[in-house]
Amino acid sequence: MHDLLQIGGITDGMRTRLEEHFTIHKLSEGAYPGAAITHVATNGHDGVPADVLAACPNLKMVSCYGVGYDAIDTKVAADRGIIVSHTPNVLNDEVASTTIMLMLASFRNFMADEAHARSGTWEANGNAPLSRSADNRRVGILGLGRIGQAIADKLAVFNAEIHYHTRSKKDVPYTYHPDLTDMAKAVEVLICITPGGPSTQHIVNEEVMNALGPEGTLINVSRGSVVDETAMVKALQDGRLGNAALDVFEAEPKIPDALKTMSNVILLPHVGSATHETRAAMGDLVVDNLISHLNSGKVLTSVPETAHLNV
Ligand code: NAP
Ligand code: 8YV
Repeated sequence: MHDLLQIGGITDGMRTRLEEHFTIHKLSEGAYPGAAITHVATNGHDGVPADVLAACPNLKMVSCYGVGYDAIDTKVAADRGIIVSHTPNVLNDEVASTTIMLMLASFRNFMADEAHARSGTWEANGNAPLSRSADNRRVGILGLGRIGQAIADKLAVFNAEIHYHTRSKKDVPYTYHPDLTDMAKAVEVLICITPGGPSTQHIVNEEVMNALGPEGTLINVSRGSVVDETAMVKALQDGRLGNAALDVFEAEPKIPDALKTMSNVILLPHVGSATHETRAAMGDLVVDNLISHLNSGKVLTSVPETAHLNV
């Protein structure tokens, strides 16, 4: 048996499989045998705190439940020869569906319409106001990777005109914008689906939101850090930005109070991948990576920063 440190929650299915190979120690229970820990199971939110990394000198591998791993210091991991795995691809369609639902709900005013029906306002005061069509929109995707492409694929049904901004141009039939502000000017909807971390910190700033404009809709399913939340609240309050539909926030699970009272905003509690089916697939991949490492010293889906160790 090997010693695994569990950070955050795991499903019963994951636990059953892991217990065949590991003695599981939970960080939430306090003391753990740092020197014995060879493997960590964590998630994209909790990552691996620096003090935990320091307390586990014999750590060999970290398995992250989530494709985003900005909460894990991969530089320290790589320097120490620790392989980090994550869960790419198995959640692409789910997160893309969440994104499409946010766009549809925002354009079609579904939250207000549902309240109108449920509250009896329809019966008392008559029809709900008209909404905006979600069809035939110019949509800018910030981050055209695995999930960004899945979003573009699903948007085809809505006859969207796709624009994108990434650091490098892709071989795709969409309009590339080397400058994010230029893309924001050109589109009606801006969808954020880049990784978090320093390279994207507040990349959606006041200038970008002003360019998107009073009729523009900002959708964030990436990381809260990608959008300057204070500037976004102000832009929405001033009417310089039209609408926002958000699954992620800068200080989760805290959401700025100002956003909670705005009728032009939709708020979700980071549920982009949160279905039984997709979370089961993510959990399987977390465990598969750990077992693969035990059997071969290699994982199935290393993050790029530790891929050179995965040989
Ligand atoms: P991916 O395949 O690695 O794609 C990332 C894309 O972002 C690439 O097109 C990349 O292109 C672009 N990019 C990276 N850094 C950039 C920068 N500084 N400026 C502009 N573009 C940049 O990742 P993925 O699997 O699609 O996942 C994307 C992210 O979605 C995850 O990291 C995670 O944070 C988030 N996510 C959220 C949820 C949720 O529940 N809300 C669920 C899953 C994932 P270039 O390298 O050419 O720039
Ligand atoms: C998860 C995510 O909710 O995969 C990601 O990057 O943000 C989500 O799928 C998260 O990682 C769970 O901790």
